Amino acid sequence: MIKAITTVRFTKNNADFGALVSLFSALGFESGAEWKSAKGQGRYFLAPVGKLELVLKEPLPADLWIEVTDLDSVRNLLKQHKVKLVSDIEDTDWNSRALVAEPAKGMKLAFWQPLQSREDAIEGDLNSQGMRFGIVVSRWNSFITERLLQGAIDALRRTGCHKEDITTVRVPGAFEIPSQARVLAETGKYDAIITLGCLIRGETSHYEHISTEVTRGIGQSAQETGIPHAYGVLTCENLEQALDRAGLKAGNKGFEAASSAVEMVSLKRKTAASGQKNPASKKKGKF
Ligand code: DLZ
Repeated sequence: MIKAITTVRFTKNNADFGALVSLFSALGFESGAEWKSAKGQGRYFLAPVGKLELVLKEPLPADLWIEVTDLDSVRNLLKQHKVKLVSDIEDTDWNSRALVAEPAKGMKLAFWQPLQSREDAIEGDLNSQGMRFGIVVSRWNSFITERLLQGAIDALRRTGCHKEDITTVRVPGAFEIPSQARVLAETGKYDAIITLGCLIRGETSHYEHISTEVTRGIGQSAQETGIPHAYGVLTCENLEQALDRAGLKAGNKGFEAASSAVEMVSLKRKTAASGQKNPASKKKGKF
């Protein structure tokens, strides 16, 4: 019965409306439809997940809670957009960190980030804003590989990557993927390379040779260039298995490969930065 939840925020003037549109776009919300009439105008912003949560507790300091993967980047962005912080980043008593911002008068938004559950581990975030990706996709079995490509782009866009930060290169077959991946990696222009292809044993006489070579070549390019490479090359027994992995029963391996690429870029940045404190080890505070 339930179809969707829309939470509406009213703004009183054009300047606030324009500033909010630019802030929400910069935060990585997917842009939805727009409408205009004699009485006003509206703009949808879409989030990957919507939730309605009932809470029995003291009133919370905001009525819209936006979960993010990287609260520090959100804080920087709010500062760049000169947004007033009602309260800065603080720990909550529910294993998260949160801040409250007031981007327009009377509009209080809380941004929050769950803390890592395993206190001793550093993990990458699924936030690709500002990252640049090279995608190498093969044309052989293109009805499968084009689906992988759509899945990969979807994952990048949902995690905040801008269209202009994604470069897609097509190669004839899976065998050509490693050499082209390496060319892109060596330009130094990309934070990660995403490789997408499809090898089907039943239709590929020298399947073993090609798949071994492709896998080895992609791994070698990753290790020798130091640029993360995500492996989204399907190696399947038959077409049915390939279809399942390209968006039917077993998810979309292109989406998964791109998500891994985002996580690895973030992890590389975190682990390469010396002396970083584990945010999970901080003391708990209010909210
Ligand atoms: C030749 C070939 C065959 C038989 N099968 C596949 C396949 O299932 N998937 C794929 O991506 N490419 C295949 N190819 C093409 C090779 O990868 C390569 O493009 C050609 O051998 C030219 O080098």
